[in-house]
Amino acid sequence: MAELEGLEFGKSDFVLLDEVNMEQFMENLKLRFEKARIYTFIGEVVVSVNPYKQMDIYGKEAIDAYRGRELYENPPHLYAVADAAYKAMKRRAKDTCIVISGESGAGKTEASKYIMQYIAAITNPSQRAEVESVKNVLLKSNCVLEAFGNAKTNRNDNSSRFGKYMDINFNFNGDPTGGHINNYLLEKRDIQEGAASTTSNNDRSSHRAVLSALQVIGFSKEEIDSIYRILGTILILGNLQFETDSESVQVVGSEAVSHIAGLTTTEPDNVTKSLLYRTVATGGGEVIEKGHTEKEACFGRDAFAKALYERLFCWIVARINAVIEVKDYNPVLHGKNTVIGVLDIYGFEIFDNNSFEQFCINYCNEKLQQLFIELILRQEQDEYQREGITWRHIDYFNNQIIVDLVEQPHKGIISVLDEACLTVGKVTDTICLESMDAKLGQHPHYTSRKLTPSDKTMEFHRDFRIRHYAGDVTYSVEGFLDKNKDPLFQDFKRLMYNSSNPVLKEMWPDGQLSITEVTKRPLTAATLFKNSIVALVDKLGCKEPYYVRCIKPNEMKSPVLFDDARCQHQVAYLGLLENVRVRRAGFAYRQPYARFLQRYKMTCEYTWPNHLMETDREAVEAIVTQHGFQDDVAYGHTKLFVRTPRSLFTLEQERAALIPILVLFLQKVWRGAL
Ligand code: AD9
Ligand code: MG
Repeated sequence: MAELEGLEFGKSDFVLLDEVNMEQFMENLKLRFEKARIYTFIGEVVVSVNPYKQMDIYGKEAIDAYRGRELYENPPHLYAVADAAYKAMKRRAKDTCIVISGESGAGKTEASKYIMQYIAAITNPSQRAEVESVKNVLLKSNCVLEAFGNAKTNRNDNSSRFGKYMDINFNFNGDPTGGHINNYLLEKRDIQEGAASTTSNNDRSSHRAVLSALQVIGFSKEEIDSIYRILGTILILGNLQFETDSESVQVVGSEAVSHIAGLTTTEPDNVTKSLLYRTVATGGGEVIEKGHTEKEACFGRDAFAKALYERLFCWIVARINAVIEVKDYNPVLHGKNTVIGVLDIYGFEIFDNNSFEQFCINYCNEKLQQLFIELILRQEQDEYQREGITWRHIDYFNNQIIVDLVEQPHKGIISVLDEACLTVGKVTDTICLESMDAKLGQHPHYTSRKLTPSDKTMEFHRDFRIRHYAGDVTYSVEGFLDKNKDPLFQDFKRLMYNSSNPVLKEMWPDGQLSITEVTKRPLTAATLFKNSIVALVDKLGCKEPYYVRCIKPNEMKSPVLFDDARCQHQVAYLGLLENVRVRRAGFAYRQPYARFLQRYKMTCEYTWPNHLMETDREAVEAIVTQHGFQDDVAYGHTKLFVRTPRSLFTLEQERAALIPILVLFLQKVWRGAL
């Protein structure tokens, strides 16, 4: 249990609420936010509310206070969870993971950085150079990944547009030896909603920081130069226009093309050709060049720019991974290699216009929610079994039905989408929606309604709605098929593969394939994403999980505003009340006998200053019986389980009252007065 703070700060653990209901939960959450207590426990889960201001709770002093301590010995903090995960990893050689969830702007990325800083601060006390260097690269990688993977949206000035899962490897000493980053679906929208494009002094210093981080990680001069060249190419592609004269399509002006050729070290003629033509294989196996229409040329140009960025991003991640990968590890020599994984992935998103990206992101959140419920319940169940205590079943909303709606083979939305993408002939988004309606119309979590555009010039389009565990989201189906196919003409790939810049060439190995070798049925974006999320969930599922649940207090980025309705909505969809119920329905507290004794032995005449019983368990029984809550506990093999928090309250209060008397007594002893 968290050290009792004064009640004016609210309850530091939601399991201590007098009753578990939304009203009490919200009252406590709000009170704590107003008193600058941004963290609250639910057992081992930390609930965090974004303070939107710098807090003086992350320095060295705080780190020292949490290092090696038990969860309940200090006020709730990210450090407490980080330390718990670290201890489990070090003491019990368990692979652990810290899953950070919450909606956009709720504080996930900041939390992940504080957790990594904490782990870096408490490890490698002997300052071994090779470990320091690994830590340095791990920390610096955040800066680089944010520079390339984050963007300003109207919900968050520094919004992660990719999911990140980072494994940190540890040796038997508990020091980091390396790591691995997995990135998930980088968003490639044409425009970020509400993005601003102002330059500030901050940008200048941030740019310097990124450059220095790249150098520290070990990117060579040529590699950094290539990164700038690719970024330059993308910017120029953004300005490149086409025109149609006498029925053929041309690039407007010649500067852009020569600029791109210069930056990518390719031939200007080949650049022009890739922009205006595509190579196709006819049914008879003949290879011909087909000219684009202006619309196709624009589409090709945009797809090329997006693919350049995506490949650059994935290449940067792979490059960092090559540096931090654990090398020469010998389990016989070095002991078990354990891992702490940190997951900072996009939260549930509802925008005014929700598209393919939101569909993927929200599906990912359904999967993680399912894992959360399963693991929290499973973990409890395992512990009771281990300790020989009977488990009572808890009812909770199982969102498997929504997961199935999206991912079920042959039936789910992804499968219908893929089918439409593979169908030869003209399948539009609307036709695809119709087959979704036909297949899924009866599903309780799926509805579809026609939109009548107020503007008659607008193309007629339709949408569908999913009843997610976190709320209803209406997705506009427009663009779904293109985004799912994610097509890029082979000509661009070949152009890049033929660049004389080796870094660029390395990013486009598939450019060496001729058009007849290109697989006709590549996996779609949704299926690739699904596969990566299934792999992620498998990876998390075999680790001991720790959770940070982030809440965004308001939409104004204000440090003083607690928007009751917005917060309540998040508490509901994060399943926090169920979480408290699960925790309380079983046993709110469990403590190893020795620890319990150490803390409360002063409250019982039979155990103070030392007990004379055979086992610690008997001594604990004496304390429990003396305080009269023997009906509220169960005795496990190694731990005492306490059902309601009230019993511990009594003990805590008595302990708090006894401490000053004890201190006085000891002072007198020292002075020789007794
Ligand atoms: V998104 O899903 O990537 O769009 P996140 O990652 O949940 O989102 P982020 O961590 O980027 O949100 O936090 C948003 C902003 O809130 C930060 O840029 C900070 O200005 C602010 N923030 C978040 N957490 C803290 C904190 N512990 N202390 C101070 C914070 N400010
Ligand atoms: Mg983020």
